[in-house]
Amino acid sequence: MSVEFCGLRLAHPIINGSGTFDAIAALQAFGEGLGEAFPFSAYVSKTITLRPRAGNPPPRLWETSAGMINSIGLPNKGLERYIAEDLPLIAGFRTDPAAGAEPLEVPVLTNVMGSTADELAELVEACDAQERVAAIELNVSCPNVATGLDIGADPAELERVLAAVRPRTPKPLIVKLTPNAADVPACALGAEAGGADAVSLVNTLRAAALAPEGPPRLWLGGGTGGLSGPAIRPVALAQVTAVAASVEIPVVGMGGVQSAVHARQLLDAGASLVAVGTENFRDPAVGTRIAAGLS
Ligand code: RRO
Repeated sequence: MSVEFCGLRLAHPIINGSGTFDAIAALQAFGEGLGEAFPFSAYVSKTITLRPRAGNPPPRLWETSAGMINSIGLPNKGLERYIAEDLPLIAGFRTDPAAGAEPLEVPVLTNVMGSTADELAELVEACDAQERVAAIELNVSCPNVATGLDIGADPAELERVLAAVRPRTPKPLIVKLTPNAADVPACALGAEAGGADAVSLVNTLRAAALAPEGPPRLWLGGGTGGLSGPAIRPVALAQVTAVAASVEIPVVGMGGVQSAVHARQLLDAGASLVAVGTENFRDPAVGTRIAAGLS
């Protein structure tokens, strides 16, 4: 069951999608025992930015018939407080023996977002200096304020940004791709050419909801949001298949996974790891359930 991913040994191939499992809230809800029964083989943090962000005004969530639209807007305490307050609490977990795999330590993958290559480089350098950070995931689903280009939707821009960030760390760099691009495999190739060690996909699909009553208007505080959950699983399967066939580096597949069968399908499509996102809100132990199902 154990897998090697970018030089890390993981107990099994099931991790969480960034921003979908709050390990600190889970510790408060489930107690210290969580540290010896963690549902994922690696823990991916919520996206961290250089400075604290309040996020979008409410409403931030809208349930669809087969998924959820979020417009959270990157609320986070900022790099300095993440390192000082959160990192010590989320490092050192071990995987749940109920996963059917020999328990191993759960490495922390810190997800970061910046709106220029310099900002991303600063975030990556700070993570590089932290022993507790095993790998860094770059969330590139945002515009580069210096060039005006969507970093994650433009292969050349991705390659340029990666080339600027790559020299700042020898730790694994995973690029989280957006599905909201004309040619996702080309974006994956851009990330690979810039020096990425792996790509992960899919982030959420751009979506909108109208107010449930009154005159037609966009409901979510941020205007549009991102669709996740079972509704996007066929899209994820198509994009993971296409990207895995295009790049040499490992692929982390995600999008609407709810069961071991769904995870198996993404592994068969070429993913090395599978991340679970929206299902965590319904079943916080889903990682262990899926790993046990795979075993
Ligand atoms: O915080 C968010 O609103 C958010 C982010 Br950064 C992301 O990458 N994907 C998403 O669905 N929501």
